[in-house]
Amino acid sequence: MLLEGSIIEKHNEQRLRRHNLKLASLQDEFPETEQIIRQIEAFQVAIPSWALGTGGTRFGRFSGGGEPRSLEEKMEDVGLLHQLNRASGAISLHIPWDVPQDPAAIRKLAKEYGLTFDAVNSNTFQDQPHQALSYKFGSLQHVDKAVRKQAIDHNIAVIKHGVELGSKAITVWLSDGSCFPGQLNFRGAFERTLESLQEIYQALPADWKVFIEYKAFEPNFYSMTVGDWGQSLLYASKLGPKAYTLVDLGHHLPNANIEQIVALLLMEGKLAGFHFNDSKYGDDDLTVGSINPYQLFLIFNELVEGMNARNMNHAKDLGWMIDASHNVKDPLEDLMQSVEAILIAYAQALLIDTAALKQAQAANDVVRCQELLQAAYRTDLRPLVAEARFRKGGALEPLELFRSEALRNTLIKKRGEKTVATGL
Ligand code: PSV
Ligand code: MN
Repeated sequence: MLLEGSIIEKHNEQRLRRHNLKLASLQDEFPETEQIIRQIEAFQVAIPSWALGTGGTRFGRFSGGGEPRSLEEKMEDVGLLHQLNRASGAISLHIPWDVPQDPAAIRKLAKEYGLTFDAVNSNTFQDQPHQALSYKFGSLQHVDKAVRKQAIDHNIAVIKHGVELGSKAITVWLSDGSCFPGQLNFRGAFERTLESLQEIYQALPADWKVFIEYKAFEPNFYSMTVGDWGQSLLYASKLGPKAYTLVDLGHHLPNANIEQIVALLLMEGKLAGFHFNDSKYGDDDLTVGSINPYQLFLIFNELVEGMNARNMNHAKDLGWMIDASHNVKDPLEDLMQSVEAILIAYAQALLIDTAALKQAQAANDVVRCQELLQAAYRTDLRPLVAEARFRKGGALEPLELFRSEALRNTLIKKRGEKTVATGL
């Protein structure tokens, strides 16, 4: 379901005068606005195929209605999102939740919606109905070679699905680890996991990358075999140049300095990209920027500085993905908020007076450093994000338009009140 272009035009017309006033004020104050708008225009954030339905916790799941029932309907949702915000032009598939049965038809559909396929994700953290061996005690780390082989074969199958769709990377997140002291020999688990990853690495096409995602805890609560960025970097370094570390913002212990982790991974040329979300306690998978937008801004500060230092293309050289779960919000509204938060943080990082910051750092002028960062953070750059969207044919206020057109109701009418999307 896409909207008639005239509906977006009418929505924009009604808001254009006020928007232009706010934009003019920023243009007047900051000579770099035009450059920032162009960089925002180029920036796309991939939407996870598993986040278009309602999420749940182990205590329950409260369906919101109109959830996509198939991969095609998930793409329809991302197509709509992208039509509204022009910044969600990619989808990241999780397999086997979303197996493309007819790749040619799926590719054609993606083209119609203006979507590309971002990293594909394997799943060896759940047992599937017809699976021969269980992942209860791990997958790539498993003590039984046959289980490891099953998990390796699955990852290779996921790469094949990705190749058919034009993806260029596979993200491997392992729930492997142990729940109790003594359960696992750490070195043995590491070595078996590395060997398994090496087999997957061998199966990568020449222009592909493998992203190794780490997570501090859950579902294993004593040790995780890829538990932090150090372990992920160790695997990635041992694997070779096509292996990188993926940072999911929710996968750290409380108060971890994620921006510093990001800066060092970038320095090493080993940062794959992100699973964006926000959290207060653990892997809460909340809307990006809803709890700690300042941290997000600080991460983007390091990203912009580090990518510029390495002459990287901001839009293309890292994987930008959302990984969130929506227990109480409409998934599409939540995703709109997340994409917006990412673009705002990016824009604010671009506004930082980096030359002045370098000088202040060299002079140990701590107060000035803070002033410079917060001057950018406290500037309302939403009009620049809206302008980038507007120039690409999107809506000035996507969320408002989604609501005023009652788009969720339309989806409910079409799909039903009680549909359930695949995912967690
Ligand atoms: C694990 O918590 C994770 O962050 C991984 O990226 C999974 O693939 C994803 O969530 C979906 O459950
Ligand atoms: Mn993740």
